[in-house]
Amino acid sequence: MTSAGQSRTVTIGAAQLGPIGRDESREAVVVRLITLLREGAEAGCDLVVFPELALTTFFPRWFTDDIAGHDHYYETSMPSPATQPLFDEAKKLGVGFALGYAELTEDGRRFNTTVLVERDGSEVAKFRKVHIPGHEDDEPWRPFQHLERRYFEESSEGFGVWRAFGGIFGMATCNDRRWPETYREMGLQGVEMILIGYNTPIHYAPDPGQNALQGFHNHLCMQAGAYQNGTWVVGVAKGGTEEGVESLAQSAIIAPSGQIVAQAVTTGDELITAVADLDWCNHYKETLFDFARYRRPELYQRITSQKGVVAPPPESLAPNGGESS
Ligand code: CDV
Repeated sequence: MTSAGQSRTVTIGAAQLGPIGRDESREAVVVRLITLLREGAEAGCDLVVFPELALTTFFPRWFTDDIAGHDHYYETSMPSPATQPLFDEAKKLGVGFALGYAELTEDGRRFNTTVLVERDGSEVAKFRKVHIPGHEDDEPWRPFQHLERRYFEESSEGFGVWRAFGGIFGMATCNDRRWPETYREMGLQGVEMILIGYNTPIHYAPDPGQNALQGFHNHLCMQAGAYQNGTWVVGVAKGGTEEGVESLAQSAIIAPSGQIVAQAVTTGDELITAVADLDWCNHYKETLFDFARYRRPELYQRITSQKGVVAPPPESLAPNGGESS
């Protein structure tokens, strides 16, 4: 409850997508998005969240010598003629949305971007993915590639939060969800709901031993991020088998307790919803995770001053041969 006594609930929809084929037009995809948006409106949603790169197939799986060879997968404006019908329908229905897409800026920069739009059609913010996984160069040994580091720049804008939908909202994209710093950066700004789209292939070529754990790791990091920061987290997949590559589905809406309150059961287009009480965040923000009372930032200096691991010297080089005194 607010001091004025109104409850602060947001009816949230996670609009999971199934595969998008290489030859599927944006117009056809936008029809799918509008179908899910209308379903969300019927369910009373204030906000519907679509996945990462929700307008095209996941093109970083293919190498092109000339990066511009993939330019047709990027948006040079948002909205564009192809996406305007989604913006129009959302405004008509009074439903906000978050949409992931590949952004090519006027000055030629490439970002993996999500736009957040309010119920009246106004843009709240754009978020550009911070942690860009995968590789830069052709690696033909892989069954399929993950060339995000070739096709996207790392954003240096960080993790902002914005007042919208009656609360404090933040965004992250796919690989960002695996890093605790993502959630804590927003937690320190009082975030109450984090929106995360993802494309996660089941096969992880650098260490296939992780394949069977993809579903576990997906929920593990988002549930931990929610609980440790007292925030709602909405994780939305593009799942299913796209151009021969199987990707994780299991979209989920996670409460500030860390519990999953809704989860997708298919690997295709599917809307899941939950009524999210933003005031529930305070149970955690004002008790176990009362940051102002309990955090010890003076002891966390390595987190921002150091990038890689600096281990203690090997025992043979230690002054006393590694013996404890
Ligand atoms: N789109 C992604 O960021 N995918 C990564 C994969 C490559 C590990 C992820 O973290 O799910």
